[in-house]
Formats: sequence, structure tokens, C-alpha cells
Amino acid sequence: MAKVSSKFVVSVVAGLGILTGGGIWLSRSLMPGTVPAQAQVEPTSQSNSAMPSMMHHNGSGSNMSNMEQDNMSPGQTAPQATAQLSVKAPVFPGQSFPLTINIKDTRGQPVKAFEITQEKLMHLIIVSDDLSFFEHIHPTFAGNGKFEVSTALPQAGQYELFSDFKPTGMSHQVTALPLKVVGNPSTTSPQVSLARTKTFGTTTVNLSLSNPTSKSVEPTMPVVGKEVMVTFDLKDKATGRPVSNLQPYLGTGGHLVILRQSPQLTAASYIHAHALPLASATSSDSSQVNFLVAFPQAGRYKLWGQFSRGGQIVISDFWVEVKA
Ligand SMILES: [Cu+2]
Repeated sequence: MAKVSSKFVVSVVAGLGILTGGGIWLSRSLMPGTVPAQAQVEPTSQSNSAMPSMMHHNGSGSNMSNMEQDNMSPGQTAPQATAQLSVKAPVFPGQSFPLTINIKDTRGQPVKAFEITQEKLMHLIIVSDDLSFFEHIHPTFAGNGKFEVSTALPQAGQYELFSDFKPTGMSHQVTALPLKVVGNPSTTSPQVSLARTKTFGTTTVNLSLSNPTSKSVEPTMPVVGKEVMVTFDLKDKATGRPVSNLQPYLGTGGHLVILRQSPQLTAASYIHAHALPLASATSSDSSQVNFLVAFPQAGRYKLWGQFSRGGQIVISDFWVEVKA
């Protein structure tokens, strides 16, 4: 294979306030002159996210505002940072590659300080556009606005990298950074299963949705904008008994990422829900992790719940349909 020495940079200028009523804008642009002929991202895929994210924002924004500790009043516009993703060469399926995400402030200066959220300075969620692939990693802060990490992506096709961070003095942000893995993408569309009980490794997980104001847990189809309790109930596959060794993960009972299925994923497709505190190990529901979630739009969502079972991370994924 020919050595690829030129660096290509996919520049995504994305700022998304996920707080109450914060002014939001999101645009994408390619940096002129930095994308060589073999660049992996077509300009056409870069310019169509502003309106959808505006439209999607209200619901997820109000949802997040319940979870995030920020002191924004409605209508206040927070200063927004921009994120830029760089990879040094085309990305091939299954091959490890380093990536860099640079965060700059509104004046174009590197952001020097970030606040820790859920034990990390940056959470990076990588999904394939068809939502079949999911990865949650934590880039290392190298100083001067720069985060670095290496990963490998399994198949050719389009991916979206959601970087989730809070610059000191700015609002908590999620930016969507597109990345293409070269080759012929699979043409088979992934299966969408609405099953509520699935087995992941040695753990069987049941997902249930309920009205947060009543104790009864009944199968519910969530309604747009209405808060629902999302409960993951973990049992040992071999014994069928509730797991007894759930531990906090990233400082809470678990981690839940939700993405709305759409032809073009944007930062507005992303909902990061925080877990309610774990029940004590002796209580009857110590095998359950609860999240409060409001789905911003009708449609299909994929949920990835991550839990620590005695230090082993269980990733469980489910599809949920939300009616208007
Ligand atoms: Cu994380």
C-alpha cells in the first residue's frame, strides 16, 4: 500500500448547547486546503445538519437540563466551543488508528481547561450510522485543547463520533464528528429488534419503561417529551437470579447513551442520560439501574446501557419506538 503522508483534516465546527433554552447552532465546514484527494468525507455530507439539530433540540435540551448541573437561565446563550477531528491517513476497517480532537473557544484559541463529568474530561461515543456499532472510550487530554485516542472500527462505512465534554466556564457540549472508513460498506441493513429481554455474555438484561410518578412497571410506549423511567434489570444468565454485584460505573449506577435513528446523525440525535443512584446491595432492586429519559421526537431510538458487574462492563443495547 502506498504510504500516505499527507494529513487530512475533517473540520467540524459544532457547538450544541444541551442546556435549557441555550442558543444553539451547529454547522459543519471543511477546512479549505486541508483535505487531499483521498479525503474520506465528502463535502456534501458536511453541510446539512444545522436545521435538524435546531428542530431536535428542544426536547433533548430540556431533558438534559434536568441532569446537568449548570446555571443557565432559559434563553441565555452560552459561549460555545468548536471541535475538530483529525486523522493522519485514511481509516481502514479493523486497523487501529490514532485520532485527535481539538477544542477551540469562540476566538479560535485552544481551550486550556475542562471540567470532569462522570469521572472523565471527555467521553467519546462512536457509532456507525446504521447504529449497529457502538463504542465508548475516553481520549486523553494532551493539553492545549487537544484530546488523543486510538481505536479501530470494524467495517467500511460512515461513522459518527460524539464527543461529550465541558470546557471550564462554558456549557456542557456534545459535538458530532463524522468519519468515513474506506471500503465497500455492507449493504444489508441491521436488524431492528424491539425485544425487551436479551442476553449479553453471561448477563440477561430486561428493559422496561414506566411512568416515573407511579410505582407500577408496565410495558409502555413512550410519548414524545414525556419523561419515562427506563429500567435495566440484570440477571445472571446461568442461574436466572438477579445479579448481586452491580458496582458504580463512571461514578453513577450506569451509563446510558441514546441515539435517534436517522439518515444523518447529528449532535441533536444524541441523548446522554444519567442514572439514578444504585439501590443498596441488600435491597430487592439492587440488580436494577434506572434512568429518567424524555425522548424529543417520535421515531426509533437505540439505547446502549453500560453497567459494571463486579468490574466487568456489560454493554446492553435495545431499540425503543416512541410515538408522537
Ligand atoms: Cu465516558
